[in-house]
Amino acid sequence: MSQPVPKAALYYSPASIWASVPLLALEEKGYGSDEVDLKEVNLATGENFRPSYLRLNPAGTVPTLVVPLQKTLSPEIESRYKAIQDTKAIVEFLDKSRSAQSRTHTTSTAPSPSLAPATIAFNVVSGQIIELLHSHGADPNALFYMNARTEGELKELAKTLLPFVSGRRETLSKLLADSDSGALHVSEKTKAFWQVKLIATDKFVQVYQDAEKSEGALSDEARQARQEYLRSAKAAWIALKDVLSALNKEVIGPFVLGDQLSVADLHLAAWLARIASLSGASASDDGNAAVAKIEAHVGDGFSLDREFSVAEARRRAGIPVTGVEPTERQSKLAAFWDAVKERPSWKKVYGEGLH
Ligand SMILES: N[C@@H](CCC(=O)N[C@@H](CS)C(=O)NCC(=O)O)C(=O)O
Repeated sequence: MSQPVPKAALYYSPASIWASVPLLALEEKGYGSDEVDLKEVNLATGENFRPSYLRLNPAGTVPTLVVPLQKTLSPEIESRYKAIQDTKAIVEFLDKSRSAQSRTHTTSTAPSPSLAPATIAFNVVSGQIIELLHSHGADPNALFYMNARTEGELKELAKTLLPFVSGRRETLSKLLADSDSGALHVSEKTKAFWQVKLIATDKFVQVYQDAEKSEGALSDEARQARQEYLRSAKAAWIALKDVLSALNKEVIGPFVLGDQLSVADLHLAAWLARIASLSGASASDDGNAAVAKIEAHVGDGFSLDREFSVAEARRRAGIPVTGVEPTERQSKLAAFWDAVKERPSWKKVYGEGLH
């Protein structure tokens, strides 16, 4: 009897932006549901900080892809595993691991297009876009915590984010207390990691907790913390202008590399979905509506160049062109949104709402 084939496991969280990139990749590559086990990690309860998860990914982030390494030379098949701990590497691995020739160990017969850029020049463009999306100034998770620039907005945001950060703080405090009491044995490095995370989480807990209070009712320390939060939030949204403008310029359109979907599109799709979601857009918005909401949310009259031909964008994306004036123009990011929104991968990951 043949041994069961060891499976890869993708650790993800449904609300995570970066974990959405490999989820999109699984669909685009036509992986069968029997090929990769999906394992949910609850970020709201700080499951990603637990020692069992840190053994897979010491940074405590999702996604992580755990892949079997098989030693087939030994008489007993022995499986070892390796963990791939970063979105870009995971997506490249998933792209290489299923090709048009893969017809074994899967129930899927879906075509498996290559998502690797087809030329050296495209590889450079793709690499630059991915790097920009993962850069500090574009950090979609920082913007998630910082999506309030006035006291009123902070009050609203705190309602949803306070339970999230409080749950994480509770877990971090418990892990640290257990390691101090000796109930849990971990390295000094792990303890230091938890301490850093606790300090960062605590900052948000304090500011969100005080969000209901008027400025006059705050202690000096709390007032300073609120002012510092609002200052940082404003700076983060201002910094986003350059990122959005650079993307709108560098993307060839409607996909990052023109008419062929590639790995960079998956990073951009997840990133833009998060920025749109923070800006109050919804999954049913078309590209122009979603981009208009992002521009309005960024504020200060910010607007993206609208020089890309709508008809051209649709032709390249394989979307019907009927009813479009030849002179009609839109931003490349709007054209990108319309092109990815049509895809089954997008519908699977974002059909129930942006995140
Ligand atoms: N550079 C990493 C970043 C991944 C990342 O930041 N993931 C977020 C979720 S989208 C996370 O797990 N954050 C840890 C936390 O929430 O504690 C990658 O690209 O995989």
